Order: sequence, then structure tokens, then C-alpha cells
Amino acid sequence: MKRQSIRLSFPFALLLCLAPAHVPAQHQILPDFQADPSARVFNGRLYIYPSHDVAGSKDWDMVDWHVFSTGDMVHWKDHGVIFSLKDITWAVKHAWAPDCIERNGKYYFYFPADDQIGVAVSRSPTGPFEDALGKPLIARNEAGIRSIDPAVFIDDDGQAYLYFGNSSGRLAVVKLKADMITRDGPIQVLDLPNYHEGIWVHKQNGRYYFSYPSNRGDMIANLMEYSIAKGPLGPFDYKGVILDNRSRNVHGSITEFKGKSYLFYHVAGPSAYERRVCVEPLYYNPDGTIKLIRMSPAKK
Ligand code: FUB
Repeated sequence: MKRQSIRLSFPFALLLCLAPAHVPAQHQILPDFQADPSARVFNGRLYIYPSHDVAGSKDWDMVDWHVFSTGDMVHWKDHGVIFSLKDITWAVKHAWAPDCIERNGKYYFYFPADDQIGVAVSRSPTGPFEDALGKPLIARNEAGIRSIDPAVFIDDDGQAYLYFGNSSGRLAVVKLKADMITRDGPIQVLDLPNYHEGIWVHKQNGRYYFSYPSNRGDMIANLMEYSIAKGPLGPFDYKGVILDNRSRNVHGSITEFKGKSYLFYHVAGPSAYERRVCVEPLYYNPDGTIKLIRMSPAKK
């Protein structure tokens, strides 16, 4: 797969250097068509693990995953295909929203394939990754919840949690052992207000933030909402909308890089199956709530 370097135009680069409040609300950072961005920082570099939409498709029939990275939020490198349905034996369709995390020098890539969740491992954040189990880590419809959209979180005490699911108001979570590929206990189902899919968990100043496309709104999963908890398993204090979105579908992640917080997310492009990854600066209020991000209309 050809590798690409992406350079933002001078006005966009300049705007990113100016007061963050003046960054244009909708700001595409990756080439067409990527979606479901999970942003991670490894060794001082920011990596985005997105889904890879198929141009011209009439379905979310994706088959592989790329990773992109940046050192400055301006120049982005496409590292090419890091994992593909061809690398597993147990699913042949729907290579959807992934996530990746580092532990003890290894990188663990959690990926949904045909409504099951697998884990692949590599010595590098850019792969190549290998299927760690040769079978799903989470089977189809376990705990009565659709097994998609994995998001992984390691708490300060070292306990790892794998969150996942598409369900109305219910989020699935299972603890992982330190090897990151073995489940540690049963799947738990948590009641999370307005949750629909695309969970993202991050911790800031001792608070656990759960952000997600909600089951509200006048389009499909178009509102990005959040709840705050005192622990990784809730209970949840619903806080409201993060992104005033006007796109048909949204899904994203919140990550701090070089002292600034960002919301990475996608909007629908020419169709709901051809999406674009964007970024906005994100700010907290003194009480820990997130300031509403207003987004301009989607690019045609
Ligand atoms: O990318 C395929 C699916 O679309 C994801 O799993 C959902 O979160 C939605 O973004």
C-alpha cells in the first residue's frame, strides 16, 4: 500500500498556531475516506486508528485499517494498511471502528469484524499486527449487546478495561489481564444515559469521561454526548452534548497532545459510507464539564 504524506495548506496551519478558539469548526485532517478515529499518543507522537471507508460503497463494507500519525497536528503521515480481514480466519466482512493501546512495549489493536471483536499485536504502533488469538476475544452478541466499537482504557492502578457495544443506553465492559489479550472476569453491562455506540473513555483530573454518539438527535447517531463517573465502571453522571453536530453520523475520541485537548471525530462526506475525519480543540470548564463545540455545516 502506497504511503502518503499530507500537508495542510498554509492558512490552516497558521490557524492551528493561533488562538485555538479561532480554529474553523469543521476541520478535516485525514484524506478521504476515513472514520471512527481513535487517537493515541505513543512516544510523543499522535496516532489515529480509523476505520477505512470504501469510496463509492453503499454499505459500511470496509476490509482493512490504516494508521496515520503526526508530530505537530499539521503534517500527517499515512502508514498504509496495518491490518486487514485477510489477516484473520474468523470473519470476512465489516472491518469497523478499532482502537489501539501500548503496554510493556507491545501495541494491542482491538478491532471489530462482522460483529465480533478481535485483538492483534505488534512491536510497533504502525504494525504489522498479527491476530493474537486466532479467534474473537468477544463473540457475536455476547451479553445481548452488539459486539462492535471496542475502546480500551488502562487505569492508573494498571487494570485494563475493554469497553464495547452498540445498544440503546447499555455499555458492555470486560476487564483484561495484564497480557491485554485475556479476559479477566465476566462481561458487565452498564447503564449509560443516551448511549448508542462508539464509546471512548479517558481520565482527566481524576474524573472518568465517557463520550459517545447518543441515541438522540434528528439524524442517525449525530449527537456526541458524555457522562462523567468517579470510577471506570460508573455510576454515570450525564452531562450533555459535546459537539453540536450537523452530520448524519459521528464517532470520535478525546485525546490530549502537547498540552492541548482535542476532539477527533468524523462527519459524513458525499455519503454516510464515505466519511471524513476532523478535529476540534476541546476545553474544560473549572467544574470539569466540557465546553460545547459548535461545528460548521459539513463540506459538500
Ligand atoms: O464504521 C462503522 C460503524 O459506523 C461504526 O462501528 C459505528 O460506530 C459507526 O460510526
